Amino acid sequence: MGILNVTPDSFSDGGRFVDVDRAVAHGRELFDQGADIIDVGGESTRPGATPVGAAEETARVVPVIAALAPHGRVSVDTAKAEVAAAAVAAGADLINDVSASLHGIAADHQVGWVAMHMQGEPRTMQHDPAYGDVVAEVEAYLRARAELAREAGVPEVWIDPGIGFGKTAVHNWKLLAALDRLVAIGVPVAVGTSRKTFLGAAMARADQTGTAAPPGDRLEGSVATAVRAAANGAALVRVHDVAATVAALGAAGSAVRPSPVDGLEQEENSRWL
Ligand code: PMM
Repeated sequence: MGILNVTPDSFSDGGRFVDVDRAVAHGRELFDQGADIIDVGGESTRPGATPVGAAEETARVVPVIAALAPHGRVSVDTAKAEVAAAAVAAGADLINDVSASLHGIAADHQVGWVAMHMQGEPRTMQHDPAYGDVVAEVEAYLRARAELAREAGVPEVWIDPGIGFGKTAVHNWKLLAALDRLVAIGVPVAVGTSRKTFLGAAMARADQTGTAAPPGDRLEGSVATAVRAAANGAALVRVHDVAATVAALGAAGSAVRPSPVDGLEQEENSRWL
């Protein structure tokens, strides 16, 4: 899943694709690089971001979705029912929902739904995230949301641990290490680590500079964690750097992408990881 934020203030690519033509061109480029889905978002969810009204958010995403939908699968990254409905009317067939509350809309329109875990709400979620057992709590929450969606009749359900959404770096690493627990729920798992803050700190430790890398310089950490997530069973990785991620997944022989090594069985490939 390639990320296309049509926002002036997203943490890593804010302001780059506010113009519709530029956003569409970038989305098409991500399809060409191998993205199966382009995720179009019109409101930044970064900690402390200013909320956007539904009309403004709809105006940002709808023209971009309408222009991209004929070229491939498009999802809408929104937590607002009104925006989700307008996006589906424009051609999106997947609702990527960081609030995990729009299963009714997905059922009404018979489109897919990604239920993401978040503790708190974007403005304050990073103030002091706390859990007894982060893996058990996220697992129980996502299991319940998936069940709710199934009962509501959503035709395609995904679950996502919500890396960085009301979580410390330790919470994020614990969730990545225990992804198999989410996979065991039996619903495909999506993971988004791309360019997130915890990678800046980890990369600073790794290269011993002590200086956290800014979002645009977190490529290696983003790609490494995408490959790790796929190796641990994630069926979808949400990324900014599609070309690099596709190449890395292919090189690693991931189950997400066919291995470049001809003749090897999928089972054999997964041992590379
Ligand atoms: N992360 C962001 C936004 N939307 N959706 C899902 N399903 N999972 C995520 O981890 C996720 C998301 C924040 O990143 P961005 O500002 O770069 O889009």
